[in-house]
Amino acid sequence: MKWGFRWYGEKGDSIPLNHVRQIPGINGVVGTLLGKLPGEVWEISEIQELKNSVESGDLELLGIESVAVHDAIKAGTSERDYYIDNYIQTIKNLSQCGIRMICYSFKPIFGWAKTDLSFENEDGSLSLVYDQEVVNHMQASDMFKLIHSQSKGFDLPGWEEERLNKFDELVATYDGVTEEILFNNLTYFLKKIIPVCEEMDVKMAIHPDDPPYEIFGFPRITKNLEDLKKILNIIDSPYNGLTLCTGSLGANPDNDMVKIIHEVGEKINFVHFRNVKFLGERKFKETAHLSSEGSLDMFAIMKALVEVGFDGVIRPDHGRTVWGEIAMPGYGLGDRAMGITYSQGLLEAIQKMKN
Ligand SMILES: [Mn+2]
Repeated sequence: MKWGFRWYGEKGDSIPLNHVRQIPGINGVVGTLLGKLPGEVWEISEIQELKNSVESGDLELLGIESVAVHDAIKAGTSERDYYIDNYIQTIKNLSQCGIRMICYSFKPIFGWAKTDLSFENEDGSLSLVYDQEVVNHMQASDMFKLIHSQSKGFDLPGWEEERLNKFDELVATYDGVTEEILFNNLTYFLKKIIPVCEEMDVKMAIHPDDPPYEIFGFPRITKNLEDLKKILNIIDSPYNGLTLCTGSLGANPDNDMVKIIHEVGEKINFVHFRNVKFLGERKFKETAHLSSEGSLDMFAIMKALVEVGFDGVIRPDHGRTVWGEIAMPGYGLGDRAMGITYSQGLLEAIQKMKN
């Protein structure tokens, strides 16, 4: 496995690269071009600039998270072919720069949602929380206001103001789009891009829904094992793969993470490793990575990854905000650095016990 860390670039991240470099055992970062709107082509010069900046910090650019899919593609409007052509150009440009993995998602409007980005834990650390009760009393547009009011001034991925300022237009785009239609639109997209990915040696990794159930009535097609298998069946190729996000799928107690890993293991191209604690029906918080802190058995999850022979990029996902750090909610240095060290400990123990 290669150990990565999500990094938003010199301008977008509060964490300097040399601090990331000091995490023991780190191989590189998973990066992005912050400010790129869905549908825009990523130019080679821009990608190369990001790559150079990562490599100047003695780290590897392990993949991209994310290249966002334009709403015209997800909703299947008449403009989709134009945006798919742009996406294909971005894949080719990334490949030319030596990038071999793209994380993406196929969710209408909401890439992810939480109802509190700074919930204070008993020890004073801050966590992200989701509570369906709160969502039940909200309009979809209120979710934008909530996230923006709690973003601490950071640009949060998936919540770009330019896109969301046109919220009503965006909602109208998805009028009549059912789960079945959304899935058919994903099929259309994958059939166009996967042959290019095969040729260019760039692996796609679709990210599951967070939370993994329907909110505000928008269709969700990456919420459980059945959904994931259906997507993998569209095209059976190592390039049509998954991001196994344990905290996203794991937020539904019905999702058995170990079973999921065993069933789709060979198609896992990227792992987001994190823990969540169930607080009630459709209510959970993101916790420190340790099994004892949350509801997921992180040892069992790591063991399953070893059993299926996963050897791709793994990174600690959202952590708490600790030690008074000023950071993007979920993306502070302290708790993710502790999380990665813990995860590496699990891996070392599991590997050594096998021998
Ligand atoms: Mn994730």
